[in-house]
Amino acid sequence: MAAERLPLPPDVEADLTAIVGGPHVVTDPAARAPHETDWTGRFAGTTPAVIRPGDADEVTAIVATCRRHGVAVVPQGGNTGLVAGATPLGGEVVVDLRRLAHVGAVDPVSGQITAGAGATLAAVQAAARAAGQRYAVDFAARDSATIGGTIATNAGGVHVVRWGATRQQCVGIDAVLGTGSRVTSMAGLTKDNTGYHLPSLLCGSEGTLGIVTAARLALVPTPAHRIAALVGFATVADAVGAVAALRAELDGLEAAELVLADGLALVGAAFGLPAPFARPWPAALLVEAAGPTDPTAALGAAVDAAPGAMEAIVAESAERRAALWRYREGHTLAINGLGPPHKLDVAVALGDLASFLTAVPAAVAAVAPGARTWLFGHAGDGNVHVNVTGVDPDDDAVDGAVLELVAELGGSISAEHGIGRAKRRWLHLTRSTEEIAAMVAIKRALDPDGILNPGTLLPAG
Ligand code: 2HG
Ligand code: ZN
Repeated sequence: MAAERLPLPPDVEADLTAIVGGPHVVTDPAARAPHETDWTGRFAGTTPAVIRPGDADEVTAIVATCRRHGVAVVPQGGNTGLVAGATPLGGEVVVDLRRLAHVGAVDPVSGQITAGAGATLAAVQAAARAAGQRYAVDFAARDSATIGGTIATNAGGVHVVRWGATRQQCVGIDAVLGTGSRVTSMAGLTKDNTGYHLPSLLCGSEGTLGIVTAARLALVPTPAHRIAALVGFATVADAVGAVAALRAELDGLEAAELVLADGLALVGAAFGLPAPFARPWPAALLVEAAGPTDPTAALGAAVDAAPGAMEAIVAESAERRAALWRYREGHTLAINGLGPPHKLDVAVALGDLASFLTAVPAAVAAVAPGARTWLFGHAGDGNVHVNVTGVDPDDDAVDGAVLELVAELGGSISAEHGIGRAKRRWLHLTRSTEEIAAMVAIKRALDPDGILNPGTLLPAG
């Protein structure tokens, strides 16, 4: 049930209504509710109003108005983030960007596309596909996640091993800074060394420096051939060991995703899918390769050469590939079916991945004996999604235990979801005092009154 609405001073509400129009100032509790809770249900706040601008000029006016009145805002897209980075935990006004959903035509000369912050990832992928090209960023929440959100979080996904994360695709940005000024650099120049690169800075800034209103995105070619295989391994270490060989030897490796036996069983039960293998191998890699020539033989040779590879299911058609991907992409929903999980999205060096995967369940059990640990993720990037169920949403001992383990290994406490509000207290584990001071200085310069997403990434104020 939505909490009682916090008061928004009448003059602020009047000013915001004048900008976007009454129907786009949402105060009804039922309509606000989906914006007040994060996707997992672990984090819940309250907002006085959800403001729904229709274009970048309205976003600019909203930020200027909120700054004048000293009102804090939380920018929000599809609300698929998993770290309370778009949840109004401090009673902020929510700015819902989804009406900025325009998707431009693909420019065949530059191989780029312009999309509004509110366009879904799926809409951009579809527009690229219709023009015979491809937007390389892809992940399970594609139908809800918005381009603005993917930029704010520098979203990764399943193709980072080949194409990099969102920052590598984002060649231009239109955004309203916390100062209220709008910065537009949408020329899509491949080379531009004229000082600080604002698209790169705003990528991953988690809505703390500016509100993205549109982006210019680089596309990649559509390969003529694509193949996927789900490969079962005798041990987790064997699966991890195979990743380095696949990366080194398989030209056209597009994805190398790790799942474990218990996760596969959970997904199978949640979605009524048959067990993929003849035997429940402890670990499996979902490997995808693509290119201008058929990669089947190369993939087969790489898998055959991998020690501990026990069974492989190969999928060539789009339909069969999608069927394999359900086992991987179903993890997030299936785990949420057990109750709000603690989600930790970490990375370690590939050489440390196998020992990290062994150490995590023990580290969790030491602080939360009744908890269950679920491990899966982007093995090709050393990125593990550690999900822990059976722990009270407010009890963050498991979060600390896992993140400290990551820090001991010299890893990152967030590989793709961001810090949000959920992981802020642990930022110091992997970023130095000097680095955090530099981030605070940048925040103060671009958002002097601290009105943008306060408490996300850095302490409020
Ligand atoms: C994925 O890789 C997403 O599927 C979500 O980053 C991970 O649910 C998660 O923890
Ligand atoms: Zn992920």
